Amino acid sequence: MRRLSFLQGWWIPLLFVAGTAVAGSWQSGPDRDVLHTAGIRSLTPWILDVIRAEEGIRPQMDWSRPDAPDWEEVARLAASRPTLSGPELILETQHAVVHYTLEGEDAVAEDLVTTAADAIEYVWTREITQMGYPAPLPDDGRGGSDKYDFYFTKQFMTYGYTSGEAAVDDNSRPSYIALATWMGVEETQVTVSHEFFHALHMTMDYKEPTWWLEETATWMEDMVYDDINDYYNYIPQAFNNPETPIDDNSNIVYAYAIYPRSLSERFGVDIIRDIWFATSASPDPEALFYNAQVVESYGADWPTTIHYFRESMLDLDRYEEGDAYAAEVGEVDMSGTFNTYPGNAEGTLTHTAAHMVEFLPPSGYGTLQIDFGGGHDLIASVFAEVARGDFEEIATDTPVGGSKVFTVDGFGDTYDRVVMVVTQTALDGETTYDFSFDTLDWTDGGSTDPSGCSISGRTSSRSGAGTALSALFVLGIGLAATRRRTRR
Ligand SMILES: [Ca+2]
Ligand SMILES: [Ca+2]
Ligand SMILES: [Ca+2]
Ligand SMILES: [Zn+2]
Repeated sequence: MRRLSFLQGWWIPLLFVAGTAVAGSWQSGPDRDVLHTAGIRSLTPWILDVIRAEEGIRPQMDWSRPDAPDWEEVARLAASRPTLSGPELILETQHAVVHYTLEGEDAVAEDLVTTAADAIEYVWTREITQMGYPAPLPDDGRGGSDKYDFYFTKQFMTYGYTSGEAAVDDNSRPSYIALATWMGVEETQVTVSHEFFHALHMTMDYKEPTWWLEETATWMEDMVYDDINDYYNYIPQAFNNPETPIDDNSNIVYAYAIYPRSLSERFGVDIIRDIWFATSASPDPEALFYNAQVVESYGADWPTTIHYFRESMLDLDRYEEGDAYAAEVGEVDMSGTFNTYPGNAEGTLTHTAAHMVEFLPPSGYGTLQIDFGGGHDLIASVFAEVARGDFEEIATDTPVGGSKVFTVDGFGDTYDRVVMVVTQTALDGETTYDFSFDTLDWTDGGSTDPSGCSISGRTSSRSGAGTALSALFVLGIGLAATRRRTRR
């Protein structure tokens, strides 16, 4: 499903008549890219910032970014349940009450209310009965009963939000959900599955970091509605930024649904619940720590697990839906490209992030040798492209922190592209490392002086020992550019 094509016909005019509703004033101009990859999808993380601030917890969202909502508006929104623009009607299900109106700006099509009611019970069965998450807390009769409340409200571009109410202990709150009236059937289904998982987060531990709430809520969409695949719309941002850590709270959180997905495909869907349960035992925000702990309780070790995830971004066959990812994103962005030998370079990687270092043969063929120097918490491995877009691991992982000399025979002959994946596997900190590379036993069919080194779209023609610091030194700049792009 392409949300944009659905929206495009009519939401732009609406944007200009906006002004009375809560959302009208905080959206920047309509922009195809903004909605797809960098727009505000949901107000939930912003509301959480406001709620947590009452308890002295520092905001996690970037409130200075151009499409950020206004703090006061969000605070007003979070302060009370919606008051609908016309007479309030309800549709009651086994576990929930849907509040809506047919009049005024909050008016919604009754078919959509029925769709939502059906989705709510389906999602409840999936997330609570089948997957074992705890039900939302009773809300002291608000909305007419202790059943969970959904409200259809006029919203612009956002799909819905979950708002927590007065805390009942040090990390649990009852909540309610507001759904946007503009949505179609699939948007409603995906939004109910996503936002309702936030309701369960409120039950477990609303103080966990935004990245973990959003990555798992987006992951959950596909656990409930496997065939809708709305998350495909977001994943390019992850594949464009492998140098961004998995606990970054920027808009990449939706794209990084592929991270919990990597865990659940390897270890089973329960691992995500086990991490949630482990970290909900205390109000401390410890999601990343418990990701590592729980992975290890499953008998794997954390460093190779996070490296496996980064390798999977290149070797998409490891994902159940990898063919679809390839169709959506092509392939992961290269962090640097080398095609001049010998050479050497340096890189700096932050925790849980990866570099994809590409080697292309000069004319001729022979052996590629990569002397990877290693560094604190690093793991590296080497892949070759065996068919277009199809990568295979041809040299296994270094030990954590260890160095290794990788040799690839048939470079320029059997293999026209070789990629070294380097992951910083720690839970915090960063590591600077270096590596050198050369071609050995070379048979050159023509040119004797292959040259030209392309680095993240830049070129460097420095030669000899002077090529030190070439490519991945530039990565520092690349990362900054990436962040700017993320927050546009
Ligand atoms: Ca209620
Ligand atoms: Ca799917
Ligand atoms: Ca916790
Ligand atoms: Zn969310």
